[in-house]
Order: sequence, then C-alpha cells, then structure tokens
Amino acid sequence: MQKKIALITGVTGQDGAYLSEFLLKKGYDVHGIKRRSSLFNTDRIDHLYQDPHVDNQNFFLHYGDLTDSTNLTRIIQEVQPDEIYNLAAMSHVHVSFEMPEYTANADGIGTLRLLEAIRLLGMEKKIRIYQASTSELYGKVQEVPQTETTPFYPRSPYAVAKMYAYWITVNYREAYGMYACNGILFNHESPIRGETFVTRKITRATSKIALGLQEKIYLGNLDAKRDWGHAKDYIRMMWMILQAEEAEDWVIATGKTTTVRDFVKMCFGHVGIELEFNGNGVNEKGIIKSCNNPKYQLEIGKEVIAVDEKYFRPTEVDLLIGDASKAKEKLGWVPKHDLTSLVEDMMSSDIILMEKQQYLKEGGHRIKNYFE
Ligand code: NDP
Ligand code: GDR
Repeated sequence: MQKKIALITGVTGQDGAYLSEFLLKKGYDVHGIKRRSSLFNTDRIDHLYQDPHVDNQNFFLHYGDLTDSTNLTRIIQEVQPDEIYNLAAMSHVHVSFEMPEYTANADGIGTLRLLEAIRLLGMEKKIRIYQASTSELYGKVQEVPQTETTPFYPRSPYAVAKMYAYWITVNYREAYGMYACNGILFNHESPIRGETFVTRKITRATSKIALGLQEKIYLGNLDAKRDWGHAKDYIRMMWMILQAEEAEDWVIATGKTTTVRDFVKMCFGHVGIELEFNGNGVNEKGIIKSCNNPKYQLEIGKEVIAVDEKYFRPTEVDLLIGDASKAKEKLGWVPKHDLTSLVEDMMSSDIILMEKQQYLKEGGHRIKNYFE
C-alpha cells in the first residue's frame, strides 16, 4: 500500500508536535510548515528531526506562513498531501486583543488561503483537510453543555477570526464537495503546553514555589471554568475525524468543567501542599494551609497566589463544558486521560524541569553575560 502523506501547519506547536509523532507511528510521511524565527523554535519536534542526507526520511520541514498564499500553494503542490491538518494560529486569546488584525489575517484568512490553494491546484477531491476550530466559538454562554448545534457567540478577536475559519471550511465543503472538517476542540493541555496558557503557567509556578525558586504567582480570573483534556487524546481525534466516512464537524471535550482556582489547588495538592483562598476579586489570595511533604520547606500561612488585573480580558468566556457524545458514538472515541492524570503528567514533568534549575543554582552554575 502507498504511504499516506500528511501536511501539518503549526507543526512546532503543542498539537503539531504530538500529531507529527502520532502520524509517523502510523507510517505516514509527515511534512510540517514552520515559521522562520531568529532563534530555534523547534524544541517540541527536535526528537523527530532526521538528517536529510540519510535514506528513508519520513519527516520533512518547510518554511512557511499562513499569511503567505504563494508559499502555501507551492508547498501543497510540492508535497501532494492526502491530508492537511491546519493547526497554525495566533492561539492566545488574551494576546488577540493586542493583535486583532494579525489574528484575523493568520487565523481567519489563513484558513481561506489553504482552502483556495487546494481548489486552485485542482486537488479538492484528493485532499482531506482538518480545521482546528475551538470551544472559544461558544463564548458567551448560550447553552450547556455545548454541542455541535449550540449557537456561537465569540468573545475575542481570536474567537471571531476562528469563527470565519469555521464557516469558510463548512462553505468549501458544501460549495466544492471538499472533504473539509472542523474539530471543535475544548481546551487541551500537556507538559509541552505553551508557558503563558493558564494550566502550564500554574504547573511551572507551583513546581518553582515548592522548590523555593519562586515566591508567588499572579493570575487573572480565578472563577473562569474550563473543560480541560489531555492533548494526546485530542490529536488522536484529529486523525479519526479525517478517517470518517463523511466530512462533518465534531465536538471534542471531556464533559467536566473546573475553575482556575480548583486547578491551582489540584496542582499544589499533587506535591502535598494544601491551599486556602481568602478575599474576593483582585484582593483574593491563595495561602499555604498545610504541607505534608517533607521535601518542601514551606512556611504555613505564606501567600503564594495573588490576582493581577492585567491578566483579566476585556471580554471573558465564563463557562465551557462540552458534550462529545457524537464523537464517542460515531467515531468510538475513548479518552485515556482525566483531569487528575493530566495534572499528574504536567506536574511531574515540570517538577523535573525545575529540579534541574535548582540543581544548577545550588551547584553555583554560572551563566555568561553576553552584554557585558
Ligand atoms: P500553539 O500556540 O502551541 O501552536 C500554534 C502553532 O502555530 C505554532 O507552531 C506556531 O508557530 C504556528 N503559527 C502561529 N502563527 C502562524 C502563522 N502566521 N503561520 C504559520 N504558523 C503559525 O497552539 P496549539 O498547538 O495549542 O493549538 C493548535 C491549534 O488548535 C491552534 O490553531 C489553536 O488555535 C487550536 N486550538 C487549540 C486548543 C487548545 O486547547 N490547545 C483548543 C482548540 C483549538 P511558532 O512555534 O513559530 O509560534
Ligand atoms: P483559553 O486558555 O483562553 O481558554 O484559550 P488560557 O489558558 O489562556 O485561559 C483559560 C482561562 O484562565 C483564565 N486565567 C488566565 N489565563 C492566562 N492565560 N493567564 C493567567 O494568568 C490567567 N488567570 C486566569 C483566563 O481568563 C481564561 O478564562 C485556550 C487556547 O489554547 C485557545 O487557542 C483555544 O482555542 C482555547 O483554549 C480552547
């Protein structure tokens, strides 16, 4: 049988890295589009790198950008993919308020550029395309739990851009008979989640605080509720969505929701530290109530969580909870992780990372100052 060829945009991101590994294990040739950056941005996929001078290479990287249509068209023509996974995006909701036009260009029109490239190349019957849609589309609560038929009410420039991408994907499916699908994925996290998303910010800070490398962490809205799953379970679904008989749109979620505050408690709890929260709004504080882990020398009553207004968004999404019944029933999706195992996975990884920092610090490791 001929090898399948996948093209992944956003290959250097959390999902791109896990999906590349998953598809390589399935025997695909995997091509990824990465952006040029002044420093290496391939940390998450370095373990998959192959020397292009050896035989049987099956992982390939191409420079590209979703804001450059000629480049996308050329790559698709060269690669001749069977499947395209459009994961590239300016994916930070808060940052999208600072960069609304760029976000619309990359996240909204970027999707159109890919679809048009496929059509102009006459490959609309050959290529199956997955669009990384998001639970942010639901925005202001219209219905819970949220399903494939819940109305959208986006609450950020990011969500509005993704809404354009959602509908242009549906439109190209209906207008040109393309196999084009939206995966409406709820928040999914992992040890390689970007450091400024709230879960990773918390697991990194909790690890540092436990080890005495940081005093406290400043967060924004502790009342926000999210349906958090594990990225590994979700990237498997991206592939399953493109293997289905018919092109459709799918919700992927755990069906459980948790506040940011409770997520913080779970992370500290993982290392044996009990927190209690006092006060309201910007005056809320998280204090150490007890510590039953002899490894960590922490003062009881110490304030480790504080709120900083700068992390509040101009418009917030208060509550997300998804119903993935359709994906479970029609595609047989069974997630392997729950929130407890997600916290375990993220915390154990960040503790190892921070222990390394502690070891270097205690060993008197010096860092050269390049600006002396
Ligand atoms: P990340 O932020 O980790 O990765 C985004 C990727 O897109 C990176 O590889 C980034 O490159 C790349 N990128 C950004 N802008 C451009 C551009 N203009 N041209 C080409 N590449 C670009 O996101 P995730 O892996 O978490 O998410 C993957 C996709 O799924 C995104 O589209 C996101 O919006 C969506 N999504 C994510 C969810 C989640 O909970 N993780 C939930 C629902 C949807 P670089 O490394 O150079 O920055
Ligand atoms: P989200 O993820 O906006 O849901 O988008 P994020 O982790 O940034 O925020 C989740 C919730 O936590 C609240 N919050 C904070 N958020 C951040 N980043 N930093 C903080 O200090 C902080 N304090 C509280 C936020 O207000 C929010 O309510 C993610 C991205 O991956 C999107 O690309 C994706 O589409 C959606 O998930 C589904």
